Amino acid sequence: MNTMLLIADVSSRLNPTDYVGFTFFVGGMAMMAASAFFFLSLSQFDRKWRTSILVSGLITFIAAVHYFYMRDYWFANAESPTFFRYVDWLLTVPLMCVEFYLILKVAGAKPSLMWKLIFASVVMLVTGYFGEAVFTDQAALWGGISGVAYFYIVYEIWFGGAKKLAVAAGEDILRAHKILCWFVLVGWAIYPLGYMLGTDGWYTSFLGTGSVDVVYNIADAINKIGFGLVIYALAVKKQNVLVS
Ligand SMILES: *C/C=C(C)/C=C/C=C(C)/C=C/C1=C(C)CCCC1(C)C
Repeated sequence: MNTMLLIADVSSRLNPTDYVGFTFFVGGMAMMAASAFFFLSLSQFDRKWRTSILVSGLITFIAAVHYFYMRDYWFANAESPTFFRYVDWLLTVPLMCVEFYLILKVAGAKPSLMWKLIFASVVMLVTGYFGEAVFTDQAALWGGISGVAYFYIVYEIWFGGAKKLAVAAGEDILRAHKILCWFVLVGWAIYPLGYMLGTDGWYTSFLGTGSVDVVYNIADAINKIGFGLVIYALAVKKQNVLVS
């Protein structure tokens, strides 16, 4: 009965031109390598910075595990592993919000800032999942709601309470905060682009369709590993480890 599925399975497994599968494979390796890097560097840092570096490593490690599942799912079914994708994001994006809070703590950041960002990120992701997997004929509507939550996060870190704390936290932290802000404004904006390539809406007539997975995989590598490296660089700078 499942002959077609079997053929799809075998051919996608052996097909050297399966570039989508390739990005799942390389993505998983990159996340794993980044995790090893962050975890093994932990002992260089004192307690104040260790939590931030640990969270960087957790973000890439959680992603690595999901990439192994997503890669297998892709090879077996030749379709987007949307469920695993959103579970991964639901765990890692809130952790990125935690990173903002952790570096701003020296300037007196309150947990309420962290919870605001986490709440907005959960709204952004749950509504995105609705549009991509549940109510697919209303993808544009749910994507739009998700976009509002996204812009709330952008506003909060660029101009809101987080920005004020970053200014008060001193030059090094302000600089790192700004780079992270650019990640959220530019790096995270890749995701709605992938969403629009993978769903039907008013945008389809001029954007066309494309491989949502390739776009998401590239965005993940930039945002998860790059984001962690900014934190790492800040911790090194603040602590002057590696100079000996
Ligand atoms: C490591 C994973 C990260 C940083 C994922 C970020 C995901 C987003 C910023 C997704 C945003 C979306 C919109 C703004 C609208 C369309 C639906 C989403 C969920 C793709």
